[in-house]
Amino acid sequence: MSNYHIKHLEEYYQVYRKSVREPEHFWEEIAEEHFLWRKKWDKVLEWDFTKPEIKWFEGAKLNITENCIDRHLATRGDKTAILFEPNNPEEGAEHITYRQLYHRVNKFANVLKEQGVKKGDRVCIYVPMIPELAISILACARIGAIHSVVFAGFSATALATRINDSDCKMVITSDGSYRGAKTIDLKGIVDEALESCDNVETVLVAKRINSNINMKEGRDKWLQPLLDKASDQLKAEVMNAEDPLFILYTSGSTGKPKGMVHTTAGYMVYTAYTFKNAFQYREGDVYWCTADIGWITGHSYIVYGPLANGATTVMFEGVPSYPDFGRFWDIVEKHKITQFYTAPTAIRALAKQGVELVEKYNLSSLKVLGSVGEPINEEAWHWYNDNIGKGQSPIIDSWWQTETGGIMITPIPYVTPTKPTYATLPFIGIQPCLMDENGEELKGNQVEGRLCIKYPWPSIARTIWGNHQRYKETYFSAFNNKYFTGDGALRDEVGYYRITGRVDDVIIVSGHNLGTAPIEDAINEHPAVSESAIVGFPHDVKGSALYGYITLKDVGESRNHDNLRIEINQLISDRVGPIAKLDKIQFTNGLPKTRSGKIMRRILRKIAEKDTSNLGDISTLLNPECVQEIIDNAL
Ligand code: 6R9
Repeated sequence: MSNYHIKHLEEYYQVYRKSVREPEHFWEEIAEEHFLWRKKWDKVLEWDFTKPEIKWFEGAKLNITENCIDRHLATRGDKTAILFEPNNPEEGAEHITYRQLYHRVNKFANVLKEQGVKKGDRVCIYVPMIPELAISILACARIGAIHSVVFAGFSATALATRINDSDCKMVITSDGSYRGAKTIDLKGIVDEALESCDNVETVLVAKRINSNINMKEGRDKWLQPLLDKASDQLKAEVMNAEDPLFILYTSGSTGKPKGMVHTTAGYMVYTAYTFKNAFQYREGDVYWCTADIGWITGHSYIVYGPLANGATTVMFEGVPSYPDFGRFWDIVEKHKITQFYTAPTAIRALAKQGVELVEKYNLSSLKVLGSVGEPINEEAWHWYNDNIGKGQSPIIDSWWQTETGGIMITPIPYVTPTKPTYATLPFIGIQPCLMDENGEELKGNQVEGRLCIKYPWPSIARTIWGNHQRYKETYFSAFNNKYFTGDGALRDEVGYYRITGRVDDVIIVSGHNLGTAPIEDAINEHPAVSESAIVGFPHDVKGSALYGYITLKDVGESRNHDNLRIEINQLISDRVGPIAKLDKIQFTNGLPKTRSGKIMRRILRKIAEKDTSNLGDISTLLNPECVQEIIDNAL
């Protein structure tokens, strides 16, 4: 029997040791007992990090949608698979059962086939958070087409770059989308993008906001009439274990976005297994991840991981602030959410609103709280723990990346004792290590360095679409025979990991390497501070000095800024050391962020260096408007 469900710490250590000692045997058992295969593998793992080449379950044949849908029909046909919560609460939630999902995915897949999509073709999905988004993803997977989801809200330029990079022949979109009180003209953005995409033959358009849009003759087709005519039966395409399942572009904080390629079998096994354990998922739970599916978090932990476990997964179309800042908690109460997974940026935004909007709701159904996307600062961790979890629901601070496909370092709730700001222990099968600048591994505890992974895990991205050389250079060249994450981390006295931020963001002040997270964490402890970001700027004596951009809570408005500067530096001095004191502090109304909530320090660094001539592509920012304000008030 494999250890599919880990229930206590002793068991974690035992299973972890087994997974490291005999990785192939371990994953083979998991794969064998918990998934549906058309044919089993010939070889569990083949790998070479120098090429790099990684293959899991070679020779196996399967279809991931049979694992996510078909196999649940006998026992869970009438169970809700996807629980859709619309932007406007008055519209009412929609429950899509596993049987309905089966029929809807088959219909959609038949439409794709009819429109000429074949196995291996790339399909760009630019759809807001409505059921058609999950259904179109699964429909692609069912016929073996490679989906490339682009966050619906990215600009026409960002969309066109991604369509062209992976040479998509079809785009799936909707007439428009709702975002709080606003509507967005998605189809208009697609039209603009397609002016520079010659290879797109077909655009399928779902109706969401009933707006008046242009339909280009011969190219654009309304989805619904095609679905109405299509059969709800379809035999799933038999895929090889290593056939690409999807391409997803990384947030691209530097340079051209990278189309990370994930393949079928390993991705399925790892996302399903991590979902089960990292959220301690049990039958009957109602799980909600607030991420957008346009982000890896949504791929792995709204769609594939939960559905592979036969879970009920919530898809939320709206925003945390609409109709008011109590919306998340309203949804938790209404659907009796058991696991809630969100990002630190959302937690900080909600904490800023005060607790009155939380206290109105009954949150007693919650068992597990999750955080992902950035380091969660201590202040936000406690707010989340005290006000949302009421001290009863463990917080899993889960560290991972688009490239890793699934959660890599995380506490297992009710198993691993948590520690604020620490992602704690590696997940089963994950072998992290810390490296110094000379390429030596830092052994033992209480060390800090560059976070690498020594051994392949099933859901590691296999390449960058169309650019294997870049894949090699970015992830496998910095350290010999290791996957380099690009993040810095420290390991404490008991072996817990804390992520200190991107290594590109490390600042060297008077010869000391300073990670951004611990300093920002200290700043955020100040009661008047909502969020902060620090960057370096050139300094005659110290080499680099620190520049802090700080957003205050509303209560800060009336505070004397000079006093605040002194208090904040005092806090940094106490928590991190006088070396980390800020030379410049600029108070801002907002910080530039990616759609998944990551602060774009690259832009802030340029502003601090007074080099604003070329800020790079800011069109994928959540809040591009704050950039000009920051430039205007720069110190
Ligand atoms: C899943 C996701 C990856 C980068 C990663 C790291 C940061 C994610 C984190 C975290 C500290 C956590 N990150 N989770 N940092 N603690 N719990 O976010 O993927 O969008 O590719 O970003 O996000 O810097 O390298 P992706």
